[in-house]
Order: sequence, then C-alpha cells, then structure tokens
Amino acid sequence: MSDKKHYFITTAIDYANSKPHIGHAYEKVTADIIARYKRLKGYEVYFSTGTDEHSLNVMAKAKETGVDPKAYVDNIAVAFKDLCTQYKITITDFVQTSEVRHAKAVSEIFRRCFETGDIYKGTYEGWYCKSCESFYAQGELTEDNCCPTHKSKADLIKEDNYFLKITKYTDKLLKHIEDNPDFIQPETRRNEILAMLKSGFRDVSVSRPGLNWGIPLPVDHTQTVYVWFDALINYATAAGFATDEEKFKKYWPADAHIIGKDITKFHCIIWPIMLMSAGLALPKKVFGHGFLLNKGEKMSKTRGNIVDPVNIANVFGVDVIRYYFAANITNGSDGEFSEDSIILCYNTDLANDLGNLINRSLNMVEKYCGAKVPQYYETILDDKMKAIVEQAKQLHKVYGERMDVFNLSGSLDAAWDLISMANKLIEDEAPWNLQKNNKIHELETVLYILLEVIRLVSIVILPVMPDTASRIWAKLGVNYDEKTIIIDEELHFGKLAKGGAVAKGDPLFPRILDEKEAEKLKALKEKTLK
Ligand code: ME8
Repeated sequence: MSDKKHYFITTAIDYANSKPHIGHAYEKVTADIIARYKRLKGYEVYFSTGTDEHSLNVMAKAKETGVDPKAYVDNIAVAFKDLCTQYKITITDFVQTSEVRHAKAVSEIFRRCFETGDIYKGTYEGWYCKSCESFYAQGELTEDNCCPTHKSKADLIKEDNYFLKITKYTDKLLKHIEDNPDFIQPETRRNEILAMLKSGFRDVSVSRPGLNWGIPLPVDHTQTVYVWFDALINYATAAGFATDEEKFKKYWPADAHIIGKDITKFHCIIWPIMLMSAGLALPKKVFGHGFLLNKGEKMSKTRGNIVDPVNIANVFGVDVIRYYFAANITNGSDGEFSEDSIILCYNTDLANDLGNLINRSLNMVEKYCGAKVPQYYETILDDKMKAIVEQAKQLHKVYGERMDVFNLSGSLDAAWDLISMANKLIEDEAPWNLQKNNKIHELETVLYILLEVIRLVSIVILPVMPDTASRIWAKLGVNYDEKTIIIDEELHFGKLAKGGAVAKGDPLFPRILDEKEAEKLKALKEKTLK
C-alpha cells in the first residue's frame, strides 16, 4: 500500500427499489467533484457508493415482478453502476448490502454493541414509514398520520425489537458536535441536529421480527437487522471492516459522508452512537446537501416528479449537467431543477462566457501570433491588465479555500469572475487595434493573459467538467493529465510556456439553438420516468 496521504469519501447508498433518479446523480456528482479535487491536491482517494437492499420496498417489488429479491437488487445495482459510469463518477468501491462482506461487518458491529450492553430487547409500539424505513412518534407525522418526508400513510405497528441505547451516549455526542464544528456541515444541519439531541432522542429499534430478507441478528435468528442499522455500516464495509484489517486501519475513519438533508438524523446521531458503542472512531465530516426541487417540491419517486438522469445527460452532455449541478445549486441548499434553467446556464455560462473567451482568444492567437503562445511583458502592464493578473494570482488561494469547505459554486464563481474580466479585457484593449497600431508587445501581453486565464480556468473546472478540461488542454497544447497534475504546482499565473503551439479547433460550446432545443426537450420529456 502506498504512503500517500489518503482521503475516504462516501455518498449515501441508494434504495434498490427502483432505478436511479436525478437526485441520486446530483449527490454522486457532488461527491465526485470533491474526490477529484482531493486527488488534485495529492491525496489517494477511496470513494464509495452502493445500494441499500434490505428494504421492505425491495421485498415488495421483487414479489410484484416475480423474482427473487437478490436477483432483483443485483439488476438494480447494475443500473446504479451504469449511472456512475455515465456521469464519470470515479468510485473505487460499490457496496451492495446483500454482499457477504457486508453481512460480516454488520454482524460484527451488532455483536460488539450487544456485548457492550448497549442493545436490549423491548417492544416497539408506534408508527413506521415503509418509504424511508423510519420509526416515527405521533407528533412527527402530519395531521392525517402521513410521513413528513414522503407524505404517504405511515403504519401503526407493535412488535418485539432490539433497541440501541441512544440515551446512554447523547451527552457524549453533544459534546463531540460542540467541540468539532466541522463534524456536521453546513451550519443549518448542525443546528438541526443539536436541537434534536437537546430536545431528547429516544433509544431506537435496531431489528425487525419475521422478515426473511435481511441480515439475521447474530443473537436471535427470529429477527433481522433493521435496515438503517444495516445500511449505515456500508461505510465500514467499504473500508474493509471485518474483512481486511490493514485496509480498515488505513482508511477509517471516513473523511466525509456526503448525504441528503433528509437522512442527517441517521448519519449524525444514530451512526456516531453505533460507532461509539462498537468502539470505532467517528467520521470526520457529515455534509448534508439540499434537495433538487421541481416547482418547490422535493423530486422523488414517491411524488412522481423525477427526471431520468440518463436521458437528461444524453440530451445535454454529462459535463453540462455536472456543471449545472455544481454552479447552479449552492451545496447545502435546495435548488430548482428544470430544463429551462439548464438551457439558460448553458447559453450564458458555457457558450457565452467560457466558450466565447476560448474561441475569440485562440482565434486572435492564430491570426496575430502564428498560433504560438506569445511573449508576456510585465513592465508594460496597464491598470486593466494589472487588475486581471492580480485576480489570477489570487485564484489558487480563493479556489482552495472554497473547495476545502465544499463550496463548489463559490469555487466556480472564482473562475467565472476571471472569465468575465478576460472577456472585458478583450473589449477594453481591442487587440485588433493594437495590431493595427503596431503595439506588438501590448498585443502579445494581452493575448498571453487571455491564454493564461483559460489555462487556469481549465484546472478549476477539471473536477467538474473533466472532458471539457482536457479538450481545452488540447487547444492550448499543454500536456496535462488528470492523473498526474498537481494543482498546487499548476494553478499559478505565468506557467504557460511561451512559444508553444495552440490550435483553435471546433468551438467548445456552440450556442444552443432554441428550435433544436425544443425538439430535444420534447423527446426528453416523453422519456422522463413515469
Ligand atoms: O435515503 N435531491 O436512499 P434514497 C437531492 N438508502 N438528493 C436526493 C433527492 C433529491 N430530490 N432525492 C434523494 C436512502 N436524494 C437510504 C440511504 S445511507 C446509509 C442509506 C438523496 O435512495 C438522499 O437525500 O432514498 C440520499 O442522500 C440519497 O439520495 C439516497 O436516497
């Protein structure tokens, strides 16, 4: 194993009761951008996702389709793996909770908690929502006894369960959260969890009786492990818990769990307490992102308002959707998702701002400098040139600060500020006039600044739009490779070698034609998941 510093990042694992939807793609892209960024910072990244398979809905769906639950989930897992491939998600592991390695990890953690005396038998009487597989107190439901998240009817159940002593650990957990402001992010999620803990959090059921799809309790084979206790352990499974001690020592604790805001209670209260009870270290950070909304409502299969991630990426291109997620939705907040706003984002940010800058700049370098990177004369900078060079010199710092707190849109803003300045510089300096007036040093310096801005921007967008970045590199004639590039060395103004050959080639983002787009959208809507 290498001695490189390492970083273990995870997404949630998705319910295997239906095909992936756009919310799943959003979460995976968010985590992938962070994973790629960490690699550029020199980390060896372990990145896991997977499918959550022991749910009641899976059992019901398998029965409905007349197949064995295992065959059913294996088939769905393929769809999620394909989604990762299509969206260029650089995972290193995919955990299916029906795998043997996972059953080993779950049994071992259950056994440890049981032996610590933190799991006891009792009777649960109350509400249960099958959609989120959650137990609810009466007060948490809507007036007509519906789940607050899924708006579907909850079931009133009474059954013997094994319970985990959450109450034994709440003070310790509160202290941990207060002492480690980074543990739960963003701040709103942290405050929600603190409030939940302070208002009193009951012990939770960690088993269900009479189900034949799930991991049997090591201490009572009439019960299976409750699906959330089971699913949370996937992170330890990925790190090698109970199967590969050396790997687990290397990667545990996880550096970041990227999850949706609906499941922070599980990740920030139940999961840490399971780990405390089992004597394992807590993850360093849980980041609860927001929801993709459709007309103000969470997009979800239950509500029937979802978009098929496969089709939408086929229409617009994977890089465009990845950029749209990162630039348009503030990480941690909800964001509207609509085809119209994708078109707007494409036309303005990609075609107008970035695409135009590249096209115009390379055009001029071909025309005025024989398609060679020109010279840069620092002594002749005027105020406008100085301002953009100064801003470019700040980029490494600003970008790093924003990415380190997972502020993805902010990191792109830093690049787009430069792009705007560069487009403005073209208007202000009018290189065609500099050429006409034989101000060759000024002309070359302006064009060099433009090329440098494009190179710097290509590095910033690399984790977000990997294909676009490498297409820009081909145009600039730089021989970067995502696998070897080190951001701390390259994200500095002035590194572009003078005299290198550039090639304008095809425009990167030809502007979307409205008519053509309408046709594409129509086809897309017809294919949207029912
Ligand atoms: O919750 N916008 O699975 P899941 C953004 N199996 N994110 C969304 C979203 C939306 N509209 N809809 C869902 C589960 N997500 C459990 C997790 S982890 C140990 C077990 C996010 O398929 C959601 O918030 O319902 C969650 O983080 C992930 O997709 C999987 O959701």
